[in-house]
Amino acid sequence: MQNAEIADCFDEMADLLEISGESPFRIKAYRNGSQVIRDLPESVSQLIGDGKDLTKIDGIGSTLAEKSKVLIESGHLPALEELRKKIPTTLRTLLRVPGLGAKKVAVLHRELGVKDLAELKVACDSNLVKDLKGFGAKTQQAILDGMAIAVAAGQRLRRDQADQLVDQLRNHMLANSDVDRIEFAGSYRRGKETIGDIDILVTSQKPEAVMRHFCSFPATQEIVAQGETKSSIRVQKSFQVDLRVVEADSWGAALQYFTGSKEHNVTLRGLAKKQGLKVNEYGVFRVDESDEKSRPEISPIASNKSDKAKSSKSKSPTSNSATSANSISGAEEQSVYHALGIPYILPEFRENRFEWLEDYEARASSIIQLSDIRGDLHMHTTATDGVNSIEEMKAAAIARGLCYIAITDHSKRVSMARGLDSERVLAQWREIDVINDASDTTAFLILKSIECDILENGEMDLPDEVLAQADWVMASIHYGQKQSRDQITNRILGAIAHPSVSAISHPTGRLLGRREAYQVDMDAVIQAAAEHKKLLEINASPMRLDLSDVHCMAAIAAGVQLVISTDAHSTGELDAMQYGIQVARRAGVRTEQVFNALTLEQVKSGLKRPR
Ligand code: DGT
Ligand code: CA
Ligand code: CA
Ligand code: ZN
Repeated sequence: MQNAEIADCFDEMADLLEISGESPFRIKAYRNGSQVIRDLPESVSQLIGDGKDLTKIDGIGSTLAEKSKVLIESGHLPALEELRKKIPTTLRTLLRVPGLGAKKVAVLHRELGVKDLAELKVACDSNLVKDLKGFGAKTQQAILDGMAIAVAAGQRLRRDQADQLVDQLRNHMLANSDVDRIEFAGSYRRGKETIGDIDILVTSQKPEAVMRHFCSFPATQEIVAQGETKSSIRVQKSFQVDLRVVEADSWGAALQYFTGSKEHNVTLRGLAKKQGLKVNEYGVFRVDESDEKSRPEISPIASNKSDKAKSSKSKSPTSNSATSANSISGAEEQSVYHALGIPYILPEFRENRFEWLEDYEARASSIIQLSDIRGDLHMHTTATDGVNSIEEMKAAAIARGLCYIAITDHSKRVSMARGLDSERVLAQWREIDVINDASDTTAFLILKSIECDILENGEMDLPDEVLAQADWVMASIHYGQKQSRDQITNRILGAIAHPSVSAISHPTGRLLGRREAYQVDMDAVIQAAAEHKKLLEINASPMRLDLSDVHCMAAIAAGVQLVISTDAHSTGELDAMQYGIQVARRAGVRTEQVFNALTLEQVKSGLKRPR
């Protein structure tokens, strides 16, 4: 059993316990435990097999250690099964509706018998919800408004979740010797922020054996379809995975086709047509006029039709086969583009945005990549809600090849995380001085910093004279997120104008699948950042990815410099940098537009108080 599966069980426990009104303490233990296990580098199953004591792991108490053992040894968790008997587990999906907490969900279930999102919508539409105690017309409307995000949340995977699943699928498929080439296409390959389903392409001499093997993937909940060239399964939470087996001669064309995006492909087909060519999932073909008229267009999407297309290739040399006489390309993706006189287009760029422009090659060659990153300017420590010390964060950063970090713990307004007041932040900075002084700061430097809250009234959470002593100040909104668009925009504009603020962190406040962005005039924010030469962050946490790729494009177009940071709350989370890089690449961000791609020397002289 994988760590992620154990963590899923504990998450479900936590949700169901919460809905049944259990003590917050127990619920928190499950939520924390789930997080810890999800992030654990070692396999819990392995640890238990080796007779290790799980309670030695921070965040795992004796109850969770015991439950993990039961889960791994029996594959079941009796406590969870008891709960599922009492409460329909589909009720959990209601918790995804923004503003709907466990108490309200319990009321909806008890009073109206609501069991899932669809039933909740019916209840709202029939005006039954507003009359429940503690609800009202406003709440009913808010529920309706939040329904879309709750539905979407159940359907799309975050990148970190998709990565885990892709790793498992890749290992599973590669364990079968009949699999020759394998690639993960679709939105996953394009680096999208969330993934609707996973599209796998494979070449093989034995498609049937490969299909059988695919459908035996251990996490399969349902086999949706098992065909000769295409199969689909559903795994955890009904998430769909498609597998297509393609001919080696068509590999490149299929990879191009199924990587998408749809809009990119439509434009590509148009460009081909202008040259008397045709491009589809089998290859690039010269169009034979007479042939084209008599032959109905084969829908490349319907999988079983494409089977027919393939079997017809022996009869007609002009069919959709890369081996047909009219085929001019298909085996490699590069050659598909080149056959159309187009440079190879990076998967992240295939959104029909700017990949067709004259300057494409210049953009592609100067695009930011993970290895360009030299520092990380947003992270937390045990002083607030992080789990590692300054020294541990430093060592982990060095291990990742970084030359500088900023310790940006929360300010005091974030009382839940024991945010720092002036006294504590000044003490932390003295501690940082001591660490820096004891080491070679031409090789590695810790910046004295803070993630300072922008308060509801627009003021900064720490006095100006304290902020003025920082090397680097991130400003962010955590409270008053429901304020009006004007209020929130003005708060951020005020922070941008503040002389000590360096950057605005997670500028829109969205939490993927959980919370919409707050109302904010991003054009005004971008404009102000450009004027005051302040930075905007791409928060690389896979929960946030904020700025989004689209906002990023607007920011760089306005000349705003970006900082890509992990917001790590543990050493392991420093690896989230890759997700921020993906967002930046999709926006076409060049290396020189990213502040933390600068060398340590350059950063030192770029700080408010050059060192
Ligand atoms: P997702 O799964 O919602 O995150 O997004 P995609 O882009 O992975 O979409 P998906 O899985 O429906 O299809 C994968 C690729 O296959 C898509 O990017 C382009 C191609 N494709 C799928 N359906 C169509 C279609 O109806 N027309 C065209 N032209 N291409 C399609
Ligand atoms: Ca997909
Ligand atoms: Ca798909
Ligand atoms: Zn933070």
